[in-house]
Amino acid sequence: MNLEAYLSQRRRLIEEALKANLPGPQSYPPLIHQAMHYSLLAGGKRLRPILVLAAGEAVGYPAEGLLPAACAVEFLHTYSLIHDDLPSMDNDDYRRGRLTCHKVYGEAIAILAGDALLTEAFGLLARQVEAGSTPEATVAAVKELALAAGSRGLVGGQVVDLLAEEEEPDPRLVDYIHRHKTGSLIRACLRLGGILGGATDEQLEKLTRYGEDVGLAFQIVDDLLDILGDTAQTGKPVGSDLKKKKVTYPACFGLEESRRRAWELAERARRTAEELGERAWPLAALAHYVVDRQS
Ligand code: GRG
Repeated sequence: MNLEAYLSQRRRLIEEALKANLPGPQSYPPLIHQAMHYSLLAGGKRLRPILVLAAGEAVGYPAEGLLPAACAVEFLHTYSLIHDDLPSMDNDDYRRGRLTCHKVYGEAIAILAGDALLTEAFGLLARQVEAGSTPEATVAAVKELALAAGSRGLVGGQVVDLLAEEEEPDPRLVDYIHRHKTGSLIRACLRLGGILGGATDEQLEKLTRYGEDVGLAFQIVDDLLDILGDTAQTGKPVGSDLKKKKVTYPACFGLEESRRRAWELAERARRTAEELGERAWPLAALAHYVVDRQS
């Protein structure tokens, strides 16, 4: 199977599971459930859940058995996007090619939709036990996701990102922001797949290194797309980092050097995936997909 076919098959599986794990849009109180549907089912590449499944598959675990964890990371990712777009954060009007959650449902409901998705994410992850994971692996996965999403992970990265606005570009600062705001969740996806899939310590270490490299490469490319991308493809306006005086990779290193670093990280990740053997071919192919993407 080639990567395109793999991705569309996995996306189909994930879309169905996301719908099945969300309370219906008419569930009482409908407003919050409609807001959750609006943001969660608005498309999106579904890269993070795909990484969970591919990490599990790389260590011999069937993708279907990891769907609760895969949905959990997409719920959590969508919460972070809704909150990131709020007027008190990045104040964005468009996401995933449509108006942001607060533009449609108002700020209060958007905050609550994010809160609900974040909370439901941990409930879903706990349901890995029902999908066949051991209680020990499930608890380890819950701890992993909490650490990645909290003040020492995604939230910490967001805080430093907000504080750094208008500061001089600084390579150490941008590295911290990218590795936490974006990298920690991507790294956790690989580790969740590994932990729940029964990886050995050596396999888990390789998945972790792969996740760190791909996570950083992903955010460098996000910075590049904010300058060079096409709104029709990215689903959000270009040039917003510059307008908000964000600390980004291109601001620190320039376009060419940023591109070179992203490619180097992807190449190293590809080689790490190859060390995991034939079953890790989707991870190996995904490493370059992440840096070649246009959205
Ligand atoms: C307010 C409690 C509170 C917490 C804030 C919002 C937040 C915590 C952190 C923000 C993290 C964030 C939004 C990072 C940006 C990561 C990023 C590149 C998102 C875009 O991901 P894609 O391209 O999007 O995978 P799709 O739409 O394809 O899923």
